[in-house]
Amino acid sequence: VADYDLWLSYQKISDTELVNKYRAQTNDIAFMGNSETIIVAKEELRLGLGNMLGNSSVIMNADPNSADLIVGTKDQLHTTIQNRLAKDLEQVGEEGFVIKALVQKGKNALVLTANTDIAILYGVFRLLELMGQHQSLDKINLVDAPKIDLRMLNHWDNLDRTVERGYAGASIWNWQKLPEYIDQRYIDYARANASIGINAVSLTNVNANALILTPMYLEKVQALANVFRPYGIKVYLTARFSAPIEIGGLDTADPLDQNVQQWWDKKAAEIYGLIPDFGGFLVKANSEGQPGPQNYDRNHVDGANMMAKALQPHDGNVIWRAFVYSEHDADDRAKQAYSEFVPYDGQFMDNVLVQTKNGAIDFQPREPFHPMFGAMPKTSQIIEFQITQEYLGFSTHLVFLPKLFEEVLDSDTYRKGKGSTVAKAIDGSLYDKKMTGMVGVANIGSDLNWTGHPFAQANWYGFGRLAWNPYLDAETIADEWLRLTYSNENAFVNPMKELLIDSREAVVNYMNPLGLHHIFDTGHHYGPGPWVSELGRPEWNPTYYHNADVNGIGFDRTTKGSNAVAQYAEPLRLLWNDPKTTPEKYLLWFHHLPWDYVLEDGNTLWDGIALKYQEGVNQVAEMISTWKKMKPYVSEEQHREVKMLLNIQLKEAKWWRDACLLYFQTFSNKDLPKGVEKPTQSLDYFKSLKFPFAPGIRPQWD
Ligand code: BDP
Repeated sequence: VADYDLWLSYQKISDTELVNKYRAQTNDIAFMGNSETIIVAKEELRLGLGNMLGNSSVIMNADPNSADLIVGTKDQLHTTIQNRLAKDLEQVGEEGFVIKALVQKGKNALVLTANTDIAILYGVFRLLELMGQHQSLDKINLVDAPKIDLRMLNHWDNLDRTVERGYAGASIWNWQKLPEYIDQRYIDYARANASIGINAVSLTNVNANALILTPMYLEKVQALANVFRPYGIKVYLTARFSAPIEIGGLDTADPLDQNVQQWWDKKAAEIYGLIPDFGGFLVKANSEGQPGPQNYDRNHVDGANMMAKALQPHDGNVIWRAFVYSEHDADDRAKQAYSEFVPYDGQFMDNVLVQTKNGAIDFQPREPFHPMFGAMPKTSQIIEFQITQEYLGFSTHLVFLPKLFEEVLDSDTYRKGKGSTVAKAIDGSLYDKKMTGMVGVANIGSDLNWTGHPFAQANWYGFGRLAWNPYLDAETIADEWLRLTYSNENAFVNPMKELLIDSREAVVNYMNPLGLHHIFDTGHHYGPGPWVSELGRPEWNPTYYHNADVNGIGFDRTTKGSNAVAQYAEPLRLLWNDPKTTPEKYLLWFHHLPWDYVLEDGNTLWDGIALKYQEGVNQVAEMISTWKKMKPYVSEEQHREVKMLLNIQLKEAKWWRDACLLYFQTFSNKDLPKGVEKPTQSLDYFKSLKFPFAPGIRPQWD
């Protein structure tokens, strides 16, 4: 089934000249080694070449002296080749690879080599991807290694198989049938991850259930770890801070209590007994009601280091999330994580990684980068993106997220002067880090196509590619993914690339233009709810974020307001303190401005907001007309499916536009500018819409 195969469908190449060339370059293969990883690499190569070239007679055990393609780790290569590639191999570390066209004894040969078996697998996938994109291998000289150590997916999957903020069906982990029943999906999942270099996964929700740490579940986790091992993927689990009480029978989870420390030491030893390469724990503590060290008047350092001590003898890590904002703190929510964590810089143990979301609020369609990036030079700080589209239209709207990820990674923090980008802050080039990492909250479920929207596969793919190389640009990723998934025809790739790239700005425009944020409806975060003002905690309410009144709109984070700007380095602090020098995309994030404030293009703020909403709607209409023309390049079924989804997206872009503009109009008291369509429903109608069974929800949530 095409949609199930993701970007690994290895479509048959129809250009016979190219097929002949590729065949000549890959027919006699000397594939060395026989580890589990090498066996899966060989199988993948056979599958890929078989499908793309229609070649079912590939030889894998050819004589290395006469082979067309030589695949093997450094020490398996003939010394002459070894010597020729020694410099390259020094550069690629444990996970990188070299693919090179050489002339060997007067004969052309391709060599794929690396220092480890897992890197050979990565190289095989890359080779197949290059062929899938019809690239010439004649002069290939590719030396590539990941720039980030930990390239990880976080699943927010519950043990009952519901998925928090999951929009692609049930959890793929079938806990009831594990450990005996190994679903083929687990293997295909591992293949897909390995193909883009993902090397770690956390299986369970950060809003954790302690049961996952009990023997019955650990045995199931072990079975999954065994499936993932050949693909180079380490398993992590979310650890509920109060587990010593809930499943350990202790009466406290105080991190400074010796019994608690011992309980975690033992638990770690038990897990490593089952899974020797277990990655470690991922912890959400003292955040949104989750238990943590503060319940015992201890701090995040106490909590994280206690767990780090338990994992250290086994080389395990604690990933400690910095997503905190307190119900007792009246300060701007955007400031709280920085205020709380930055003073702890230098106090965390070496095996603690502090995981920080890309922005300071919560995975909005657009946020300025989180001020913590670059601000903790002595801490291994890793970045968390959300691949599942909690605030970007679930798996119903087509939004190409690499564009969002790229914007964050390219943002300049100025922490060590100009050019101190977020990418450099997290890949260890700004400050030397013990370990670097990039995490994505998975958008994967049991849907036939894995991700709900077939185009949401691109977000999984793109996340992996950026975790491997945070300097890749979104356009390159779009190009690769379109070719591998659908077609190499330029008449398809070029317009679709444009569609993907523009899709991110479209969603910003029709949901949260000009720096507006968190104006989503209660609980589900799907449709608009700018009027919501009565939730239990102030910072759960959209009105907290937009502050619209007759005088204007926006959150004042300047020195006159919450002073969140002070958490950014100069010159950002200064620039963002003044609306005139704040990029308009962040305008209402940092400023509360009058409705008649004049924008760069001469429009008033009110007109500008209205026009942006309309532009978003127009962009979706444009996407529909592009997609119509793509009929010849995809199957009828694929075409129909995406067409239906885009039609919903258009309807809902209008819903966002109309609901938000009608509501804000009650404050601005101004007419809609020319070019903005008139709403067809009343504000009361939009307010009356309720969605009691929206997917992915956690009960009683903002
Ligand atoms: C928010 C989600 C909530 C998560 C939380 C988190 O609404 O479901 O539990 O983030 O990241 O985005 O912990």
